[in-house]
Amino acid sequence: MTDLSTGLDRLAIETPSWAYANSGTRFKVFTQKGVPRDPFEKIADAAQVHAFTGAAPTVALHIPWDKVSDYSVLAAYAADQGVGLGAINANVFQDDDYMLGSVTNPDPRIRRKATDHLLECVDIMDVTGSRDLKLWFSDGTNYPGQDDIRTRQDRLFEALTEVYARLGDDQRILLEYKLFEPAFYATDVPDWGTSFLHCVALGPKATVCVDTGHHAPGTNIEFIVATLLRAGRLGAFDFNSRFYADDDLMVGSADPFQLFRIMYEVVRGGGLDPATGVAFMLDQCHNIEPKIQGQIRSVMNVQEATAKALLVDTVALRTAQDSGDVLGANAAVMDAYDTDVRPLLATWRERRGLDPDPIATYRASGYYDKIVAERVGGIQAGWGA
Ligand code: PSV
Ligand code: MN
Repeated sequence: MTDLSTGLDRLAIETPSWAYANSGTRFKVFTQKGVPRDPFEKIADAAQVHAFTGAAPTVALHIPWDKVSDYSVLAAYAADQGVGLGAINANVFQDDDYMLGSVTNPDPRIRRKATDHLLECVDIMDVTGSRDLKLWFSDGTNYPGQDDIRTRQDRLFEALTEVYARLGDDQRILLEYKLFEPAFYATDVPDWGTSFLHCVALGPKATVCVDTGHHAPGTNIEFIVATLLRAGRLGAFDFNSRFYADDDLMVGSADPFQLFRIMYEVVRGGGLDPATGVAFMLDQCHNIEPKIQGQIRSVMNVQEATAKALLVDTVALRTAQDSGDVLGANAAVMDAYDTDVRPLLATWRERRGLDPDPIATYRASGYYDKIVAERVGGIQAGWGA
């Protein structure tokens, strides 16, 4: 098992460009002061999260929300700010043509349009140097009989095969699943099993993305994580918290114990080893809380869960497990979870020349006041832009 300091050094958390923009529910998008008006300003905000945590070195883009005329200029700007560009998230869910699906649509013209967008995203990855193409499909049906479930799987696989063939040697597909919403009867990629089957059929450059908010209540997500890691197919996380459905709240806020259990399986399965290639991404919306601070808090929450996972006494645990000592084994796990790791993380930060309290330092930095004063006029970026 990895030791605490090495494990924390290896934990790189990617923040999503859309977390810095305005967001809301289907009832209301609330605007906040100082919100970015373009992808450059989103990257500037993401760079703040990295500056204060030292653990968020890349930012994910969503296309077309982050469309620019020259991605090499955006990549150079990000490098100037001290961050890199990460996964490219495709978007085939916000066009009228996709009402009955994108790559699974019965209409071949619409399927072609959707697949062309995915290929365009790979073109962008070539320029940004991104490794990962993250695919989430809102495709599905609302009513039994609406379309043929099996044929839709065939259409999906046909599109994925074309995109897979376009990938460079070091590029990957991350296939994300989601139980429901916006499709309410049958989503075309509803669970890790469906994603896994497509990935295996595609080849080694296709892996599963586990968005923690995309499961039925009570799902044992850490079991899925352990299984995918064991099969070499855990590509990435979209971290967030949910109380009810796909709430996109701050990771570790609803159920920190679940996050710890997930990170324990990550550590146990070698998921912090860079060779394993697991990307730790946030996929969150900060509808009512300040956004940069929300991202900093989230990065810290993942670090705390990871530190606890790294503290599990694996020798004591294995000894208890092997001798059938149920309570001893459980105690080994709970002792780690019950440890207050905040002082350990403060020390880790100080060793890296960071302030031990990222939130307080960010608040004192004046960055928020600066963007509120500077970002006036123009159109704020929002969910869907
Ligand atoms: C879908 O709910 C999702 O989790 C996908 O990752 C999208 O790209 C993202 O949310 C958009 O917010
Ligand atoms: Mn997601």
